[in-house]
Amino acid sequence: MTIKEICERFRICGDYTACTQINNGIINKSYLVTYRCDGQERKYLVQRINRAVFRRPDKIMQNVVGVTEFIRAKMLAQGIDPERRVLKYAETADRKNYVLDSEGNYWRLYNFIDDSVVYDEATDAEIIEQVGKAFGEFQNYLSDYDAGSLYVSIPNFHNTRRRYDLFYEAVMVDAEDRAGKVKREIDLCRSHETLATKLSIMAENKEIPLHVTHNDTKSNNVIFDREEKKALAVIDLDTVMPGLVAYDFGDAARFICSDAPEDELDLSKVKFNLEKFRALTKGFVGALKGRLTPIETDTLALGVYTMTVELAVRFLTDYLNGDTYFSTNYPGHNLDRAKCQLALADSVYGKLDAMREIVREYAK
Ligand code: GN1
Ligand code: MG
Repeated sequence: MTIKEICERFRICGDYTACTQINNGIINKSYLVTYRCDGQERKYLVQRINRAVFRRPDKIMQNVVGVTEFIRAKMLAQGIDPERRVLKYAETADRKNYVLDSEGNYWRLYNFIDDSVVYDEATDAEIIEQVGKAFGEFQNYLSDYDAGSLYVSIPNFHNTRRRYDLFYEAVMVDAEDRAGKVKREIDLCRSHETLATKLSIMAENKEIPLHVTHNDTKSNNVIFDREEKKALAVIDLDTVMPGLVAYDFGDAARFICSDAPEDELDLSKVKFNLEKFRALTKGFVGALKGRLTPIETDTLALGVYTMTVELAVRFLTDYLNGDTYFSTNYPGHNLDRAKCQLALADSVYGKLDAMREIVREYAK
């Protein structure tokens, strides 16, 4: 099916005029489509859900529609116009929020939030604070959402202990005969294991409460207004599942508080930046004030280290498995990503005490 044919299955106003592929995320494929409706241009985002990653896209859609409609209702009740603040998924004639094409792919369509930008990186403290605030508020909106009703889209997604098990399996199987070349990185991952698996073990032992969390809190999953430095909406909700506050905070920090991109080759540039961290903490912890338990506050900094190591382990596992999970731009991309996250983990580790101090300051 063509993108146009897919769009035509959704109940949206007007005629299809154009389509361009856009790059957002390394899991799903996205297209920006333009429609003409009553003489006006309308934009939508059409997305093909990655079937290898998400086994039941129909259930994912139940999650994301459930969550977005819940947030929309709250916004309306608070007198906030939800138009540019939360995604609105279109329906087909038979009231489904997806189209299943002849090849078995699932597609969804939602309103594109116009005059907006996302930030893959930021040095501006105001923007970073807004990223933190957006993810903190997202958790606030969902604090009374029925977690039990959520389909677990990727079981053990942030179970770092389990990620290590899969990693060791990949090292053993060594499907692509690559383990010999990356002994150093394998050993580095191993050196982080005890501390990086601490949170997942505490979670398993129910020492830290679970909430409805986003679980993929890269800054480019927050839509900003193009003109004002204001976060509008949180997107990419496929991994909304019960999780730890520290996962969301940690993943956001490892991404936006690094001084280099996630796959930087020059490792001397890969440093965790405490000023950026202060801004993120101000936004995130500020939004969740009064809701965080003491143990949650205590584990936020560890969450940053954990998420950084976990992603290093995931990238290296995928490299060993033959790059079957993350999409890559060149051979060895996943290995470069892993090296970068390992360098970042070292930098984070050296700053944990200072980070705890900053978290405490804003949690007061
Ligand atoms: C993936 O799709 P995207 O780019 O938002 C991944 C995250 C990783 C991230 C690393 C479902 O997110 O967990 O942190 O890549 N999402 C999934 O860039 O695995
Ligand atoms: Mg994603």
